Amino acid sequence: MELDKTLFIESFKKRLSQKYAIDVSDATNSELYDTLCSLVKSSYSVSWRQTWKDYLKENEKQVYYFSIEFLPGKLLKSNLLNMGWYQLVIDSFKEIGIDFEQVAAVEPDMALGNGGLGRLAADFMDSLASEGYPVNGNGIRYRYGLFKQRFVNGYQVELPDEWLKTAAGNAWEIRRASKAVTVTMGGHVELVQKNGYLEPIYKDATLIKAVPYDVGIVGYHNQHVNTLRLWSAEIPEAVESCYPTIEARRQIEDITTVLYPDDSNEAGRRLRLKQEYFFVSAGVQSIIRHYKKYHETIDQISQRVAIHINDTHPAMCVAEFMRILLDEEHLSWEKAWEQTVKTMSYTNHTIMAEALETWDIPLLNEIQPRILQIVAEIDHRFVAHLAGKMDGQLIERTRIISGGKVHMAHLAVIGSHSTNGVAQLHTDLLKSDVLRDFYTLYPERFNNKTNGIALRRWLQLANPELAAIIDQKLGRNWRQNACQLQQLQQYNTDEQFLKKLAVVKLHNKQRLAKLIEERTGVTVDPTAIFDVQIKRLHAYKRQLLNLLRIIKLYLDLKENPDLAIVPRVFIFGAKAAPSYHYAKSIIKCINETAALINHDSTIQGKIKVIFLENYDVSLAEQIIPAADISEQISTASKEASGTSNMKLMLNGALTVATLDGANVEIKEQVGADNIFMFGLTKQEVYRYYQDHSYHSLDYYHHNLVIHRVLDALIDGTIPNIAAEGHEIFDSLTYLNDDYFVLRDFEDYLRIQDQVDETYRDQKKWQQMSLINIAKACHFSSDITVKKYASEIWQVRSVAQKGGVNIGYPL
Ligand code: C3B
Repeated sequence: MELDKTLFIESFKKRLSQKYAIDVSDATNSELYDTLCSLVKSSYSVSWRQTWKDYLKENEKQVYYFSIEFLPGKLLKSNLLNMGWYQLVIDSFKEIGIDFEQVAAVEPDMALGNGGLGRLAADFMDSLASEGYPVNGNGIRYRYGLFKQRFVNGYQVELPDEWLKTAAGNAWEIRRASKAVTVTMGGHVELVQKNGYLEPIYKDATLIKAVPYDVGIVGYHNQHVNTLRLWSAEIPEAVESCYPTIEARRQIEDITTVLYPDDSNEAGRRLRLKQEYFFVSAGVQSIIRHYKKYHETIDQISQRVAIHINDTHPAMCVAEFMRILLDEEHLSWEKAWEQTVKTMSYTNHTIMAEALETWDIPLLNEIQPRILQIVAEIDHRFVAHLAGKMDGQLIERTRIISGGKVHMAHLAVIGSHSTNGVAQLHTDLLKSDVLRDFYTLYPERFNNKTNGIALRRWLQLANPELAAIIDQKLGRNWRQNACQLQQLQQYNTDEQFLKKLAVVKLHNKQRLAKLIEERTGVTVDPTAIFDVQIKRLHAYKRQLLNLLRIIKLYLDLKENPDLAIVPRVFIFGAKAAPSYHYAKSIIKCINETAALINHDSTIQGKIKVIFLENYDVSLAEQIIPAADISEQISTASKEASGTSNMKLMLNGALTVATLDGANVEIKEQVGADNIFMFGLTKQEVYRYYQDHSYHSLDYYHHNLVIHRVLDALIDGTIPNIAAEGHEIFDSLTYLNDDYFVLRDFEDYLRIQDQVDETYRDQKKWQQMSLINIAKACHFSSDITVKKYASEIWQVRSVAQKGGVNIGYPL
């Protein structure tokens, strides 16, 4: 039934009264939020069930996207938008005196991820449902999401994210106790002959009950709802007596208690490995159980099931799948292996050596001895197969077990039919460097899938004013089909439209200025350039390069307060891993520099530095539409792709970038004239690695500007950074500046001067901005997931985009 305002208001009031026995005027925002979610959920549940039934009826091949992180943020608005209810709810609430924004603000961010990796998984889930693909997410329901960041005396302090304990809790999940499975860990395993098969006998193992919580992922206007299944670890009732002590129980529940807050630096900890095996085993078991319900034999499972390994964390899928096919389904090794490789595919998200997971053999043996046996057998057969055919050293470099370690990326590549990087430059690096030997062995397995972003969240929801003026020019079809945004280019000389763009940007900046004032007490001028760097704090992402330029500008302004620069507000958002000392020192230095600059009246407010606390998805949605400049300044070769670069260009920010990750493709799209490129290329960086000719200390000694700026870190110019200033100074000089900050500094200054100059020509700026918006559609995750579906998973779309809203069940 088509929903209208009267019907909605009536049902809303009724549901509120049923749930809480109150009227609208007496309800708190939490109660209103809960009631709205309950209505929304009961409406999409009809489509959810239907989607599932259709899959079964058609015997659709199913994809399972395994990811240890999903970072959806808030879901209320995106569900409303995708259902076609968004405006109606806002209007209805207005009519009965409810402030929709305040109600929506009650929802806690679902922060089950650290950064780019988890956010990409969330954007993919949105696009997969919107494109009607039969794809299920599989992850962990962490009781505590990514920590909340506070600044105390300029230092990062981490507080727990108790998202499930908030008044709103997680309104979107459905606990499915009936679908629980048992995960076996620890103990010992013996193989005994039984009925002609080798049967594993487990001794002293720990049994864990894995309970799935399902979250509906609503497609855009297509009545298609997919499932994100998140697993929670519990004590199994049947053997409760086996875990009598609090400690034994705690160890089980700990498995899904907390998200590891390191986004790339694996600490190799026992609990992390337990998390990985837990969600892999629970997911794979439930996939096979489901498959068997509808199929008599399992030896062609790869025709109906695809499993995607998102980064190496779920790489044990390969071994777990083998374990079940061998131990439970009694397939021969050859048959099981053939099906496993056909079923699995893998995405690599980083070339940073410290993030390529390896585990000590004894540790894997302790967590799951049968999995180690299977991995060892895969390794053994891999070596035997290549022996005599390939160079012995290549075999040694590519085998899964070597040097006392299990190499998870090797397991993922060897055990799957597809390995992809996340931007062209990154994929090229995988082929030529990081996974070069594997590329020699299996060239046909390698492919590129450049990342993408969900335009629904990052434009329609985050920037409704921009979306509205686009509607005025293009109509509303671009909301279904991102490619149409390209047509905006034809308005490049339409002065009125360019002015409208400027007005929208100003409004967004005014809104962000208000938020900045509320949260930091600092007043910023919305007509200044808003220069934004938002991403995890990492040495390779080079927030430090940005900071050094800010210090340089400040020193220049102190020397010459009349310096004619366009006023700028430097905006940072970044969390550092709690154990990442250097990154935390950079945070402290930025905060102290900000305090110094923001309170120095002699520079007449020409520059301000704002480091917003607790950067998360919701804050990103407020910063991105207000950005003029997008800082994408990683050392060339280090950022696999980046995705904030795409979100910012989509919202009309101009990019200052190195030739790294997807920046290269952004440049190809917008043309060199519509982006500010600088810095070393990947080739130049690699040349320095080879010939060791980079001596950063020389830059300090011979470049007066660099000398002066670096001294400011250690001579008291910036107060309260005695230790951190020295630490950073040393890293850039005596420790030879791993990420070429000093090498790229001058070029960075040059390009920033060009930014200043360009900004003075507002018409030109708006034209450049327009091209960026128009070309951002190439980075729609709708397009990216279509390529995954057809080129990697071989699944078809089952729901056409058709502008069908989710109706209201009577
Ligand atoms: C990130 C990379 O650092 C980004 O360049 C990339 O855009 C995203 O993944 C998505 O592909 N990444 C991450 O957030 N965490 C990791 N462990 C590895 C990569």
